[in-house]
Order: sequence, then C-alpha cells, then structure tokens
Amino acid sequence: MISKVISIVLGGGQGSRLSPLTATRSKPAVPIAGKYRLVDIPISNCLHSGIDRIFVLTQFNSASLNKHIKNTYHFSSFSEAFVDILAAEQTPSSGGWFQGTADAVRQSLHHLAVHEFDYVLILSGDQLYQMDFEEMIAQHIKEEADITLATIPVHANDVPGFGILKTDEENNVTSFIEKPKTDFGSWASEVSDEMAAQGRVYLASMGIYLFNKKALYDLLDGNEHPDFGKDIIPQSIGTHKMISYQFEGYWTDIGTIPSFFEANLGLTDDIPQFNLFDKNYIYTRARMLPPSKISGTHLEKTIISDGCIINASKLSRCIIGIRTRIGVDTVIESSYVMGGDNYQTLEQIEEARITDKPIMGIGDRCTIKNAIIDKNCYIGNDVSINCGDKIEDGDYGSYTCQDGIVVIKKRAVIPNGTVI
Ligand code: ADQ
Ligand code: ADP
Repeated sequence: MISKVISIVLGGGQGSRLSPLTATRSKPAVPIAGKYRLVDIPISNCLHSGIDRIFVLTQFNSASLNKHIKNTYHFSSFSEAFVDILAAEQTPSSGGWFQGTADAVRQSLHHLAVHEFDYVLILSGDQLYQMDFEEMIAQHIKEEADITLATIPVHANDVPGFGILKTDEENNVTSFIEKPKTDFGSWASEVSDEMAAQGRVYLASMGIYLFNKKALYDLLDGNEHPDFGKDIIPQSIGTHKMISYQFEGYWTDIGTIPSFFEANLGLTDDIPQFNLFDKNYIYTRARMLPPSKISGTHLEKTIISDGCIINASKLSRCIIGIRTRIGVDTVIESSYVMGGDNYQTLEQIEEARITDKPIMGIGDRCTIKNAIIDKNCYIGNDVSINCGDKIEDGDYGSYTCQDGIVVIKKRAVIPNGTVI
C-alpha cells in the first residue's frame, strides 16, 4: 500500500514568521540542529515509513535548497524514488504564486499526474517530530476513509494556534474550527488519562493530511485559492469520510523564531524529547568535513557539528553548526550558532587581523546569550550579545530581536566591541 502513496511537503509560503532566517533562503533550507535543514525532518519521516516519492512545494526556490536536495537524496536508478522541489511557477492556467496551502497543492497536481498513486500524504515543512506514517495509512485503509487528519491533544493555551476538531465514537471528524480565538470551551474532547493529566484535552490538527486521490481531486477542483485549514477540511465534513489518527508522541511547530529556538536548544537536554540518536535518524547531506578541534573549552549540554575549531572558554546549552570557529576566552550560553559554508584561508585571517576586521566565526572574549547566529557571520572580538528584554522587538540592520532572542543575520559583520 505504501507504494501507492505520494507525499507533498508544504515547504513554506512567505516564510515571514522565520524572518530573518528566510531572508535569502526558502524555509525548507533553514539549517537546524547544526547540520540538518528543516526539510530533512518530513523527508526522513517519509523515507523511514517507506514513502519515497516526495514533492517539496515552496514559494521561493533558493540555490541552497536545490543544492541540498540534489546532494542529499540519491536513489537507485532502478527505483521510482525521488525528492523533487516544485517552486511556485506561472503556467498558462495559473496566475502565479500559491495563495494558500491547498492552492499550492492544486497548482502542483499536474506534476503528480504522470505518477501512479492512490493516496496523497500532505505534510508541513516546519514541524519537529518522528512519526511512522505507515500506521496512519493502515488505519486510513482499514476504516475506509477519504481523508485522515493526524491529530494531537493540546492545552487550552495552544488552541488559538491550531485547527481544533471533534470526533464521534467511530473516530469520524464531526466538526472542525480553524484557530478559534475565544469561547472554545465546548471543543474539549475525551482523551487518554495521561493527556488529561497534562490538561491536553483539545484535539488539534497537526496539519498532516492523508487524502484518497479522488477525494483530493474533487475537493480541489474549481476551488479558488483554497487553504486546507480554512476551507478544504471544514468543507469536507459531511461530504467525505474524514477520520482522526491520534498521535501522542513529541511534535512541535518550528515555524516561528521562538519555537525554532526552543526546539533547537531542547536537543541539548539529557534526554531530549526529539531524539537525534534514534535508530530512525534524520537524513541529511553527507559532508567530507574534518573532525572538530576543541581546546581549553568547558562544555555543558552542547552539540558540536563537524569541522569546527573551538577555543572558547565555555559553551553551555549550545548548538554549534558545521565549520564554526570560536576564539579564546569567549563564553556562549543558550545559543544556536549555525556555522559557515566555507573556511577563510590563513592569509585572509592574517589580513583581517592586520586591518583590525573581524574574521569569519566568533572572535575572542565575547559573551553571547540567547542568540541565533546565522551562517557566515563575522563577529568581532569583545562583542557582547544578550538583549534580554533590554531592547524592543524589531529589525536593527545586521540583527533582529524577538522575545529576547537576538538573530544575527547571515553574513553580518559585527565590529569589535559591539554590545547588543
Ligand atoms: P498553520 O501551520 O498556521 O496551520 P499554514 O500557515 O497554512 O498553517 O501552513 C501550513 C504549512 O504549509 C507550513 O509549513 C507553511 O510554511 C506551508 N505553506 C503555507 N502556505 C504555503 C504555500 N503557499 N506554499 C507552500 N507551502 C505553504 C496548519 C493548519 C491547522 C493546523 C496546523 C498545525 O491550518 O489547522 O492545526 O497547521 O501546525
Ligand atoms: P544557506 O545559507 O541556506 O546555507 P547558501 O545559499 O549560502 O545556503 O548555500 C550554501 C552553499 O553555498 C555552501 O554549501 C557553499 O558551497 C556555498 N557558499 C556560500 N557562501 C560561500 C562563500 N562565501 N564561499 C564559498 N562558497 C560559499
């Protein structure tokens, strides 16, 4: 049955919620956990579930996404497997950009037409979770559903961010409301004792949908600029058999700077909720990088990727991305340093020193806390970054601040002695 499934990863609309990380790259290409990209999560879940025909839909086709997919997902030429990027495109029958999640799928249907499939699995590109889609598909087939929604119990505080639904005793979805802001008390559902004990009594859509081919085509046909949460799902109640596949594992949205930041730092916990060391590990690009070299550094709950040169005095609760260089006497806490795409040569480093310019990476005697440092940044010596609640949320040129998290923009140069 798995061989009859095609998966579509919704790789992102404008990507403004992850700005400035999405200023020069599409959302699926945003680096996570030091060496992966966001898109590796849904793709790895698919491949571990035996689904190997995958489209990634994106509004913005960055060179880095193409390069990453091309360099990562290689399949035997004897198989039908592929991971293809579909960027918003103008065709004689479509006016331009995708207008909503379902519209993005609708405009891409002609790419599916050449393949044989019975089911379409639609996934979100900005979630961190490990899920076996085989189980969901088996339940969909057993219960003869047209549409299956993956669902998860959430707390009342989280309700306004999700599509909330109710089901009957036979697991059929009987009502659905997209992101209710007030008066949602009556939407509480019967949930397991464990979930109830955590106050998670509202059943939320995870934005993961399994459609029978016919149901998907019927629902998208003639529908102008539809969205799954706002239009297709609520409109299907009563017209199609829609069931809930309830998931109670770790699952989190990583579509905003604060949630992205927390999800990354959460990986440094002793027993993280998302386990990078699981046997179903996350696939990513295999790189020929040298091992990391570390000197004089006290390390606490820190993940260090390949190819780093670290002379810091302390790193605590940090994710250090590939090719990161950190100077002496620097202390970094609760931060995600994405690393670099290349190394400077010794000559370039010497020239920068002579002219008193920062070199790529993080300089000497810096203190950095609660920051995301995008790739290829030049942070000088004696720089201090820890805005906390000292500065208002906003864009300050080479960096932004949101909810106490400073994001240093890609390739930013932060001069010696800067205090943020
Ligand atoms: P949201 O995540 O808020 O809610 P939305 O912003 O529509 O929904 O995005 C869903 C996914 O599609 C995201 O990964 C987004 O980046 C991507 N996306 C959005 N527009 C796109 C476009 N035009 N082209 C390609 N990709 C696009 C949805 C549901 C809720 C549900 C939550 C769970 O609507 O009902 O509860 O997901 O997170
Ligand atoms: P992203 O910021 O999303 O990681 P890019 O679009 O910068 O992605 O692409 C990353 C790739 O581009 C790297 O693998 C590297 O090969 C190349 N690259 C980027 N900047 C440089 C640079 N300054 N010198 C050499 N190669 C670079």
